[in-house]
Amino acid sequence: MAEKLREDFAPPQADVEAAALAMEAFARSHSSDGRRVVLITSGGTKVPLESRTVRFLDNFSSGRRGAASAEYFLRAGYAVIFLHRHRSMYPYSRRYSAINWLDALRLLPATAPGQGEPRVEAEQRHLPGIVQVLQDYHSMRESGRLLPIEFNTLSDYLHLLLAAARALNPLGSSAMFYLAAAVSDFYIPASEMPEHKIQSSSGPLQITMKMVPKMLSPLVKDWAPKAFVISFKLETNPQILIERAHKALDTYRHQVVVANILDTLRTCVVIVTSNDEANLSITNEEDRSGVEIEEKIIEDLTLRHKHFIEQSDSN
Ligand code: PAZ
Repeated sequence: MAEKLREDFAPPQADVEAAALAMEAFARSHSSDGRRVVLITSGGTKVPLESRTVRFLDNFSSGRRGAASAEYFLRAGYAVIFLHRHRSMYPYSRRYSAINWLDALRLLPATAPGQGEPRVEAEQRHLPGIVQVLQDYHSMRESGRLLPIEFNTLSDYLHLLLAAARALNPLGSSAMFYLAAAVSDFYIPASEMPEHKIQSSSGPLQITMKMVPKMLSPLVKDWAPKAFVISFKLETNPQILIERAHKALDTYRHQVVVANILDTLRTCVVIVTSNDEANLSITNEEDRSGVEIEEKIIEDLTLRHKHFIEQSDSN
């Protein structure tokens, strides 16, 4: 697979070697402290249409699922590798991604005229829940249990996922893969990509894209065969959702698919395994009081992971 990635995709923009070393050291240190480690993938991928890229194919994913999930995994005691799209939502700060910071900050005069710089103060009414969020953020920083790794292009993502799988493989069943990123199914091989900006004067654009190799298959079979692996399935048609989730489980033989529908992805998901389907949802009341579906997803999955580890140990 590493060779196929090298041949078919433009070289990654990310520093994959440095990220691989950081992930290995992080996994080793937390595992030796007896901690479970989860790799979360989060956000969409950008697929270039030209090698000097002006245009690209993207998708809607904001990274909110991954960022919120990271917080709940940290709260559950996991060490988290957060493999996320550059500028997509980030744990803790995600709550303020839509605010205009200039409205939230106030300029205060220096303590005495001519002494020092003016000071800047945040207005809490623009930052709901900021005290708790700051406390959680700082305690997470001190604990050293979050390792953020960024990707930008599809090529970055694929190379970094392979590196992450290699880093987590030695942890066996105590490693979890939580693959919530919305990864493109299509790409243009590097050898077929035009170098320069596609000219509109050449008329309507027709492109043929190849299928992106399914990383789940080698991940489950070869790269981290003992790990607990969760993939996500997004559909727009509810009629086919559960059938597609079971098809993925049959094909890749991993442990769980979290199935969701575009219109309701913030309030309901189905946790699908080869022998059960559990519906998780948020009531209107819970929604109003700020309960998030990710809290329920992580509560469910950490319990399943615990059983999985116990079973693996007894075999
Ligand atoms: O990133 P987000 O919070 O906006 O959306 C989350 C999601 C829909 C991308 C995720 O829940 C998901 O289903 N990811 C897998 C998509 C797929 O490839 O089917």
